Amino acid sequence: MADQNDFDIRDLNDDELIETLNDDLYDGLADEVAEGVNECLRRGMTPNETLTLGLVGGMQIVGEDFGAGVLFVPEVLMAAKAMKAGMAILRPLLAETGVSKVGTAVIGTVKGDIHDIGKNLVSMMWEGAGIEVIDLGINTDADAYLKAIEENNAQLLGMSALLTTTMPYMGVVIEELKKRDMRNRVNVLVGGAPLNDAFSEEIEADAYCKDAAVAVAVAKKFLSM
Ligand code: B1M
Repeated sequence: MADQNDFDIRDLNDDELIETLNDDLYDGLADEVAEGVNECLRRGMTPNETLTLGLVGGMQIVGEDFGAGVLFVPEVLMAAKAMKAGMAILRPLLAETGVSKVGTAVIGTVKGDIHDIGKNLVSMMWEGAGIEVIDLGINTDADAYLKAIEENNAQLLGMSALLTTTMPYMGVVIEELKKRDMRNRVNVLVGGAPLNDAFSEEIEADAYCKDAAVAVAVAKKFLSM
């Protein structure tokens, strides 16, 4: 009789592999997620496909169930940890494309907010596009953003917010840039699940980026101006 030990992800077809990766991420199984990511790459899936279908797809389901009260913070933390285990494998592949440096960006998740997965993805993709990224991490206040822009002579500022209660802080940072006569030095790009174009316009950011791919395209556009 077959037991669970007989399960081998190499026996799965591609759709089943992605589904298993989504499930393992949902269940917060970091080792299994790493194994699934490696298997996707072994089969010739691109790092981007693996990221989008296997990891971001899984996290989307986590988000829906978190919002619906099916999952709670501890389970979501486990899922985030598993996501990071997968991203750690993909990071060098996405970031090392050999392109020459095209500019410098400062990025961080805004004050009061500790969500960093989306921001980390944008950092990875920007690095892959040849942008030097100064990543300030989470819970970043206006002083820290402005100091990093000055010290690194950055042309881009990226801000991430995942909470409706923290997104207004992006406007505070932009006001601070204006007050210190620094607004014309940087293009401000904002992103995060609760944002949209209207909010970006309202706070006078230069662009709203709905995902990491858009963040790369928009950053390249501004850097080539
Ligand atoms: Co939180 N959480 N969470 N959470 N969490 C959300 C955001 C929520 C929508 C869940 C829900 O209710 N469905 C909800 C917010 C509701 C709201 O504000 N209206 C929520 C809540 C309520 C909370 C807490 C308040 C829960 C609590 O404590 N009761 C708490 C807040 C803590 C705090 O920040 N002060 C909290 C905590 C957490 C965890 C710590 C458990 C964990 C974060 C772990 C971590 O990041 N290290 C967590 C997670 C994982 C989520 C969900 C499930 C997933 C977020 C994520 O990583 N998505 C999220 C549900 C959701 O978003 N649907 C949720 C995957 C990621 C790839 O997507 O971050 O959107 P995303 O990034 C995308 C784009 O948005 C864009 O590109 C990225 C890649 O394509 N983008 C940018 C993002 N930033 C960008 C910056 C740019 C450009 C593009 O700059 C140029």
